[in-house]
Amino acid sequence: MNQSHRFGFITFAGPPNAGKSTLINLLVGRKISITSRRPQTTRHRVLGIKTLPDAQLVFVDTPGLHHDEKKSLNRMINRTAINSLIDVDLVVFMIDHRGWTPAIVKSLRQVISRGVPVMLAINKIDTLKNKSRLLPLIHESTNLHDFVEIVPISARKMEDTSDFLNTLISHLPEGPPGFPAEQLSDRSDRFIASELVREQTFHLLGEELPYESAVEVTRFDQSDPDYWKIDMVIWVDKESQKSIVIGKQGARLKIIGTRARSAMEKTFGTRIYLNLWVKHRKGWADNASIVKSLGYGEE
Ligand SMILES: Nc1nc2c(ncn2[C@@H]2O[C@H](COP(=O)(O)OP(=O)(O)OP(=O)(O)O)[C@@H](O)[C@H]2O)c(=O)[nH]1
Ligand SMILES: [Mg+2]
Repeated sequence: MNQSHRFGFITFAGPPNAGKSTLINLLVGRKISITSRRPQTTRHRVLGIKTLPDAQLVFVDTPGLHHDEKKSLNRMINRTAINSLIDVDLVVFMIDHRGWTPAIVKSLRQVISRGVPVMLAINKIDTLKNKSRLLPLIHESTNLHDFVEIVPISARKMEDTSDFLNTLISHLPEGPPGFPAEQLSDRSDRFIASELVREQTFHLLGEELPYESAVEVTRFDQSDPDYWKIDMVIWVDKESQKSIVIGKQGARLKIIGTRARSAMEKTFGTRIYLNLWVKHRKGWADNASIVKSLGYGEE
């Protein structure tokens, strides 16, 4: 093993919608975590793994930290984010170009209290018309914390990731790789497939779909490696939400299915047969045991 090989865990934390999952997908080079305009798109802790000749970086994607803990689901999601700050080598705290709010500073304090080195990434600078606004923001940030680095970026426009990766690597300890070189995530294809359906429900339904929806895989048949057969149920909280997801004569569900299938074929490099159902189960987001049974709060 090369003496100077580095290995470490890097947690991406920060407010919802900052672009954490977008950047991790870009760095890994494959979609492992879904993204959308809605805050709190990420609900689970997901690992993305990048293997280079001299380093292996393990990215921990976390749900955006927020302060509405009324529901079991929200509490679980926050706990997932906080637990992901334990035993990591570096935290990338990501905000966007709009800067700090009291709630974001509060989340930062929570992160700092874990005692891990924190790098600040200021994302979405492509939307900044006047780049001179960055300087005061950087200055304000240095007053908040002694960040190991402050890096303005655009996860959407970044074409070459090597500078960013090298900056991260410089903060990792020496050590051999912890995962096989071909492994890109700790999550199963089954999980990623269900997330790709959830992503399309977010994109197509926007604010119409309450957070209280979830996707359950009921069949994941890979017996033909070139043609996987997948059945899933989209769970909603209220009977009335069923027709929103299904749409007129099933039109919306059909688009969700077509787009999710195409995303799966791209991600997995195989043909997919996908069947979707919509069912309702009342009050699941308030019910801790149902939230658990759908896979939330798992490490
Ligand atoms: N203009 C612009 N948009 C971006 C950039 N990075 C991410 N976005 C968009 O911002 C939105 C949120 O991105 P996500 O990656 O889902 O954000 P997140 O931080 O993972 O959000 P949560 O999972 O909800 O905490 C998506 O619509 C992205 O396409 C960027 O550099 N520029
Ligand atoms: Mg995310």
